[in-house]
Amino acid sequence: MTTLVKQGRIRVKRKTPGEVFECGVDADRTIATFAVRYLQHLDPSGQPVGPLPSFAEDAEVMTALYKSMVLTRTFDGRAISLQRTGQLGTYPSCLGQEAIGTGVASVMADDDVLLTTYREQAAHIWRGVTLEEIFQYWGGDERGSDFSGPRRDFPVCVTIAAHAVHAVGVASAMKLRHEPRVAVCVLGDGATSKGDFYEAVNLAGVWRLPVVFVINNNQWAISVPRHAQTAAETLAQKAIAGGFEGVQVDGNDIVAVRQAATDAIETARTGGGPGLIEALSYRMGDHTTADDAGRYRPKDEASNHQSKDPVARLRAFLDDRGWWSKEKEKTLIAKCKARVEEAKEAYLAIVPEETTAMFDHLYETLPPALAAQRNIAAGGDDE
Ligand SMILES: Cc1ncc(C[n+]2csc(CCOP(=O)(O)OP(=O)(O)O)c2C)c(N)n1
Ligand SMILES: [Mg+2]
Repeated sequence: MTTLVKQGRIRVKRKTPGEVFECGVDADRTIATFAVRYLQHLDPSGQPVGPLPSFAEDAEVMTALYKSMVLTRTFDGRAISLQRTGQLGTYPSCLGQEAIGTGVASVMADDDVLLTTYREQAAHIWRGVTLEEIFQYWGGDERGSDFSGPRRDFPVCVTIAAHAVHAVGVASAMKLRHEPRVAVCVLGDGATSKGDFYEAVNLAGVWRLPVVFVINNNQWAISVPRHAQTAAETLAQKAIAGGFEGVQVDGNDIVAVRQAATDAIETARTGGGPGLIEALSYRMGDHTTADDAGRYRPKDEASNHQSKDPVARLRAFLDDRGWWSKEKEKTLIAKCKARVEEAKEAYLAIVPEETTAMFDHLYETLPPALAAQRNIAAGGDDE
């Protein structure tokens, strides 16, 4: 135990014999300082704020990012309208946050592992999860989580921050197997207030794991605003307690997000340990289709964020470079709509699972109470 011994001057005696530290005015000094970098490449009007990373000079790369973001947005709008007409379950819109998932997923290797919350449709679409699967999942059918493309990616995690711990487990396995792979965990601002998150950050740091945490800071956790969630000045600084770097980026700037993700993923892949990116964005829509943000959010807050829109920003950038046109936009929108409609039709044609399926994959042998419920679900007697 630490004991304080008063002897003219205050002295602090530590456990280890002989280790006596002076503690007085002359010992009151700064022993560590920390800084959090902020990264932005494109301002809200799509203008570069400085030299751009080389990928941003590549028309093919930049238009591919744009196309995926527009597809995500088209999908998102359609999902909401399907829910409104009773053809989809509760759905969490990612409107306005497309640059985060797209930017991060676009620099992951195929065999890296993505673990996300429920709001990262942009990342899933880039990774090759089909639109039909996403519809299926939000239609209440868990088979939509069995991604036909990125099979090793984790299913959507609705339990806030639980997947941060899973990501650390995945990264531990990668490290033990000496695989040059990275686990990427995307979670919300609210999730960073949970114990799971802090525990994950701690282990990631001390074991120097190949994991990158990406915080989609959309400024709200349902009805709780960012300032009421934590007194920390940034969410990026939460990495510092874990002993690694956290960087804050403009999450509506795809170039900044992609560059930060490139750096962090590369560092993690080459043995440099974990990273954390706080991507500042805004939740343009309701929390989910079951929510009404109009009841708790200042009236014009969302419309004030409109000018920072990530899709419009990238479009302006492409226009300025002469890489895009009205004609191309028209064709893209038509293609996206057609793809989404096709996926919707395929989703609606899926034969629903048997009600009993919900009992089938948790236990090898069902406990008697659940066996009885399964029996009822199967149309049997409740005796
Ligand atoms: C462990 C747990 N507690 C509470 C909830 C209920 N819940 C669903 S979403 C949410 C807010 C999450 O906010 P944030 O992490 O910022 O993510 P966002 O929804 O804004 O993307 C809460 C508390 C939950 N899903 N899991
Ligand atoms: Mg949030």
